[in-house]
Amino acid sequence: MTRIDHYDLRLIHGVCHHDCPDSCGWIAEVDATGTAVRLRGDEAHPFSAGELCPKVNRFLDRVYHPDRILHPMRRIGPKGSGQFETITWDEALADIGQRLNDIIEQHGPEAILPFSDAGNQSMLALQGISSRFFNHIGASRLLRNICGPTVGAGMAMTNGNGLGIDPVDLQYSKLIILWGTNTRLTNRHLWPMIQTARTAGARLIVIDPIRTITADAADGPNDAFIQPLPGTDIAMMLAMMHVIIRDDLVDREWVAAHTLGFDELAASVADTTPEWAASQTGVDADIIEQLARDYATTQPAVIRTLVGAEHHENGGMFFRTMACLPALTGAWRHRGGGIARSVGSWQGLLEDDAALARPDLLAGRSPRTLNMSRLGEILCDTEPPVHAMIVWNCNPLVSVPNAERIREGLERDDLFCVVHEQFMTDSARYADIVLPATTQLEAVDVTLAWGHLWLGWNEPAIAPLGESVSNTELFRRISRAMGLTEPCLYDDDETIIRDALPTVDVDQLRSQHRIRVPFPDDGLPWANGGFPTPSGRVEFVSDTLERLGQPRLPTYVPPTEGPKGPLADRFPLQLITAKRHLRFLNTGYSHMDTHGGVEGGPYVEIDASDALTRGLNDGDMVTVHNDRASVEVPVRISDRVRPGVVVVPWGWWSEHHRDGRIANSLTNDTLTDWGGGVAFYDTLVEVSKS
Ligand SMILES: Nc1nc2c(c(=O)[nH]1)N[C@H]1C(S)=C(S)[C@@H](COP(=O)(O)OP(=O)(O)OC[C@H]3O[C@@H](n4cnc5c(=O)[nH]c(N)nc54)[C@H](O)[C@@H]3O)O[C@H]1N2
Ligand SMILES: Nc1nc2c(c(=O)[nH]1)N[C@H]1C(S)=C(S)[C@@H](COP(=O)(O)OP(=O)(O)OC[C@H]3O[C@@H](n4cnc5c(=O)[nH]c(N)nc54)[C@H](O)[C@@H]3O)O[C@H]1N2
Ligand code: SF4
Ligand SMILES: [Mo]
Repeated sequence: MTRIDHYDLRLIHGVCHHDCPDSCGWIAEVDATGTAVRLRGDEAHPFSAGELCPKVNRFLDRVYHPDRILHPMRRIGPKGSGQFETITWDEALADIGQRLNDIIEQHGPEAILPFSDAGNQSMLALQGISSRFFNHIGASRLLRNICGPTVGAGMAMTNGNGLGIDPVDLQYSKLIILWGTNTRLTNRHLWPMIQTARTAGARLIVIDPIRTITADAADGPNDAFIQPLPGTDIAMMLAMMHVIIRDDLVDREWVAAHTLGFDELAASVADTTPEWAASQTGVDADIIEQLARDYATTQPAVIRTLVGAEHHENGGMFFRTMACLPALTGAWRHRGGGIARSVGSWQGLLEDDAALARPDLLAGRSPRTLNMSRLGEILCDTEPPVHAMIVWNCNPLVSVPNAERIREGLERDDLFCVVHEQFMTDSARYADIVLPATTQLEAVDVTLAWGHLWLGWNEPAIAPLGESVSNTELFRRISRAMGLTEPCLYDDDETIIRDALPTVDVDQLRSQHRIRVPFPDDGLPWANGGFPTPSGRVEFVSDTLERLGQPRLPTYVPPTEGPKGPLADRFPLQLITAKRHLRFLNTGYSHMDTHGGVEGGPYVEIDASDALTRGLNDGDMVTVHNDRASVEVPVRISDRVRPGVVVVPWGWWSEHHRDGRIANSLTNDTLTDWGGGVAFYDTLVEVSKS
């Protein structure tokens, strides 16, 4: 055994890079050989307070995993086969430079598609050199709206933007509604603040179509778990407004001072009674009635929401309607009241996007924009076709809906695909060239958070393993290989950071490991109005929406691929492919024994009554199927889902499914009403014995 003398260890402060609201602070302990021997939570971090979650508390196993991709590779078997040979960086770059230049010459730059998401959500990793690179060459633009922007776009139709309160202020709330968010799984470091409020007497209400581990915690005498059918919450919100207005629980003074269209709203919700909402949501009318009264008569009352509920055809309207509630009751007046959602937009105020992405490099061109959620269509049907795709920071085959269509596109012989990855993911198997990516321990970055107000500095703890490179270095190398001469494509990391954060003292950020982003001292962003809508008020009626072809008032439109839609006869079950595993972060850990191995594999969860009518017993192999695909999994009979609803956990890869198809093989890629999101939770299926 090697003796580790802890006095020889260097302690390096960093930040978790995952697409997770918590952005925890960590400390890496590095020995004299430059090896990280321990990674632990930073106790001084104001939000995460020293704890790392079960996804990341074994992160060094991931960094030093024997399956890490450490060298460039070239495909030698059919696409998807996973057969590759190791090549040098020079060989890889010569090939990439030649192919990309040829494609630009033959088909024009829009034949090149950048494809990335927030696999590492730090600033440089997200768009350090990449944005300016793709602007400079004039490639197609990617609309990255699969996670979150619909929430903001929905709220913006009511409030003018998506800014809410500091989630930490939930500790001051007296009524906390966790609406479509699974806090204990997806945002665990917020839970202590909720518990502080509960200890001081706050009540907890969880609204979710699935009985999650968060719903389990709504167990106090005054708490509640409300379980609507998926995609129907807007009806419940309209009924709440009906009750609040009917019983005159409105904060009339605040409404008169800061809102637009109250009378029209009141008239439009006159018929949206709790009984009507019960018929849409499957929640008893008296429960909705009680919810409305409790919400309007308790202050401070906060609605905490994140991302899950946006993945419906009516996703924008969900958040537009939700934003009307605190305006009616004056909840924004009170610290700990209002809506708490992603605070990424507060952090974003520090970032100079133009300095980072350099849109001036487009030089008057306006390349087409393609929505990432329609990748199958982009690769199979879009004209003029995409001939090259550069993928980094994501695993699209597993994470984008309608996956079999994507697989078909990735199999195209005339598509040149480069994937920059840490592991041989399902997506990487389809690449022509795979390039090795560093982890957060190996590259400098600044990590903006969306779950709290601390902007963190990530100091690299160890040198890049093997021949891996960071996302910025990747695009410097590709630029050089293509012979590009634009100087800013070669800026070093520190220059980019300083240019992109003009108001931040970068040296202080680095030496103190983090800084707090500006936020109103009193914790009250909207107490006195000042909404950036066209009218300057909370818009119960919205002309902007009407111009977009949407209803001007909050309105419930049931999803087309829902229980009242045309497919429901053939596919009567609503499928939610949710995040279910404590040890997974999206698609990133299912392949590791210490994570996927412990979670045990994919399954379908179904209510006992639905199992009975289909003759299914617990553990039977079944096919979950619809017109898009069928997926074979074992069945779990569960009291966590309602009759008519089934769950297949998301994040597992092809290799974990007997038939090689995955949760997203089944899912709907219809876009949301507005905001550019995608309705993968509006998916209908049938379940049959295999
Ligand atoms: N352990 C773990 N943590 C994670 C992640 C992970 O994979 N694993 N992923 C991270 C990422 S990328 C994100 S975006 C966040 C997401 O964080 P959340 O938004 O909290 O999580 P989701 O699971 O996307 O959705 C939350 C809940 O919305 C519910 N939901 C779905 N449809 C409806 C509906 O119509 N109405 C209502 N009321 N609820 C609905 C789902 O059942 C689910 O329980 O989590 C992050 N944290
Ligand atoms: N059915 C269904 N589909 C979903 C969801 C769902 O709940 N259900 N959730 C949606 C949501 S909320 C999201 S955010 C998306 C997430 O979709 P993705 O972003 O595709 O998912 P991740 O697993 O986070 O992908 C991260 C990948 O990036 C790699 N990576 C990490 N760091 C770096 C780096 O520094 N450089 C490079 N080059 N690579 C890196 C990791 O190894 C990993 O393979 O999926 C969406 N899709
Ligand atoms: S994944 Fe989220 S909870 Fe886990 S360490 Fe990273 S930021 Fe913290
Ligand atoms: Mo996400």
